[in-house]
Amino acid sequence: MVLDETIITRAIIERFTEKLLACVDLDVAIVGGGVSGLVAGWRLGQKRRKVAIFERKLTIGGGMWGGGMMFNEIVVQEAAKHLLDELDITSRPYGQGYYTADAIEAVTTLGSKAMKTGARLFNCIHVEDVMVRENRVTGLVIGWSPVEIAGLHVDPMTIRSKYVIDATGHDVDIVKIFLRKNPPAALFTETGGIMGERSMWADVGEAQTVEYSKEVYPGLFVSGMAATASWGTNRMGPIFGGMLLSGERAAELIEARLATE
Ligand code: 48F
Repeated sequence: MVLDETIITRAIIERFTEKLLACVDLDVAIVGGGVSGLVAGWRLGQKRRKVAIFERKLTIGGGMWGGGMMFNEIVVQEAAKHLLDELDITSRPYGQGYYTADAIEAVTTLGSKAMKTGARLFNCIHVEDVMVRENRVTGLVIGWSPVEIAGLHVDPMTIRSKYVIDATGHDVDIVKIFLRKNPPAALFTETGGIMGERSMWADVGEAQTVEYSKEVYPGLFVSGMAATASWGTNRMGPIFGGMLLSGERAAELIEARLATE
């Protein structure tokens, strides 16, 4: 067989277009292929929902690759150990109620498991805006990250979605954009705005991040550090149980809504 470069080119263009076209109208659009976004995608994929994750970097995994201070081990507490087991991520007990896992194995396995459910993942795509109709977030405005990095003036395109999850981490990018572009819209938070992440307190931060992984505005959910930042709870540092559980919680809340539609 003689390899034909134009067939290779056609294959890539056709298959990618097919994949993207299948995601123009979604049940759930997740912004950020970090820890909580991947877990949410995995859970919603398991429910056979039409879900896609948009990640602006070339790589998924967000803040998990580097464990704590680039020591590539993560710590997970007892409450989230079942997720490591279900994902088939190898873990070892450390002291009473703590487990460690290799950060690289955790990211790669989570990414693979999420995709195997049918959740689609698009890297190099920067979400730069949301669609809003009748006081509800109804989708995303997306562009290529290199276009943004190069500062090129190229118009973006849109993805419609019944629900959006802001899983953009510390930046809480999507909620920020939403507030900036839609005054006088207010979030469900105490102040109506982004309350801001507070200093490190692992015990409180872990519990509250999971609790606050919920809807901040009709159609718009937050998970992970975006939940911490939106609702003004403490950061937790390099313990990842809360991140895993927060993605799961956002997915469960959305699944409950979708199931009643
Ligand atoms: O940072 P990240 O992993 O978010 P997370 O799920 O997890 C936080 C932990 O990794 C860690 C921690 C645990 O103790 O504190 O930091 O809250 O992943 C966020 C992802 O979102 C992408 C970003 O590149 C990263 O991979 N992202 C951010 N803004 C955008 C975006 C955007 N506008 N469009 C697309 N992707």
